Amino acid sequence: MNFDEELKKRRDLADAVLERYLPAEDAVPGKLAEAMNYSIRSGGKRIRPILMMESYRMFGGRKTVVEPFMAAIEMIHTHSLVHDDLPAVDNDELRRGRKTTHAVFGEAIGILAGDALLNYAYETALQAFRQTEDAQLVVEALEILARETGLYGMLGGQSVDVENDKNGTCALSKETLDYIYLHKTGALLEAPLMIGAVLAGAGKDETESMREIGRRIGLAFQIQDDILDVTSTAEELGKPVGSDTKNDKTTYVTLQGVDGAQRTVRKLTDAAVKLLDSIPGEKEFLREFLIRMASRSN
Ligand code: GRG
Repeated sequence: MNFDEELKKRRDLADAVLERYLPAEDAVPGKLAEAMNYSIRSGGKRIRPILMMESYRMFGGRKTVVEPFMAAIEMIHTHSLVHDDLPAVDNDELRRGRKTTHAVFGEAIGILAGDALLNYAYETALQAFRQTEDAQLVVEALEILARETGLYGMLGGQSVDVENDKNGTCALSKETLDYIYLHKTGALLEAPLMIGAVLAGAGKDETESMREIGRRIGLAFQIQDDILDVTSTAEELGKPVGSDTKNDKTTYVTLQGVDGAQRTVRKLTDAAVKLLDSIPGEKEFLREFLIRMASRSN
């Protein structure tokens, strides 16, 4: 397998699927649609739709029902980035190598574009009902999408992060840090692996294994984010670096040092891959993708 070629094929597919579900800009409210599309089209790695498609295929899925969900998860992810960059949150002007949404469209449209992407994600995912005779699988996938991205998932994790930020000087415990990472980042990597499995008709145990893989890889992914914040450059990352140090944040690098944090990333990735290896199905690309996700340089 030529991994880079295979990755490009999958990224192109994710982009093509997204394009099909983006809102039209030529009707009122065109400005809002433009801001939503600007945020989505700014060239993210498309990790979440790729994970979903790979999990779907691994469990034998061959239909289009997964596509509305692939678009929906990238919309939710993009909503989180748009809101994360706002002046009231991280106040960043650079994302994915381009000006952030609020920097281009103003703060009010930036807030609305984030809200609208979140809402549009569900409008999009609901279209899956038209592409299947097995409505129950779509209901289960919607439940996962809503739960993993909401109060008990991504948003809950982000809220604990924000709350602790405001506390300022006091270092976080590893337990609190893990809660934050497993929810604000990990939940959005668990969700696509689980949704792909569910839509392909995988059993409960297999879906739970996919959750566990997402959990391990999600934690590794966020720890790598901590590492890159101190070892990378804004050019390479496409977003500012050094912000954790500037904001005096507790991270895996402050708890374990760069070497220790790298060792933890490797340990978590190995555990995720080991679990993947124990599940039957075609997964050559997914296996390599998980390994490279955790050791990513941007
Ligand atoms: C309004 C306070 C407030 C926050 C809303 C929910 C939310 C914003 C943020 C969730 C937390 C968050 C943004 C976590 C970041 C996770 C992370 C490492 C994202 C980067 O993902 P990549 O590398 O990005 O896949 P690309 O750009 O490639 O898609």
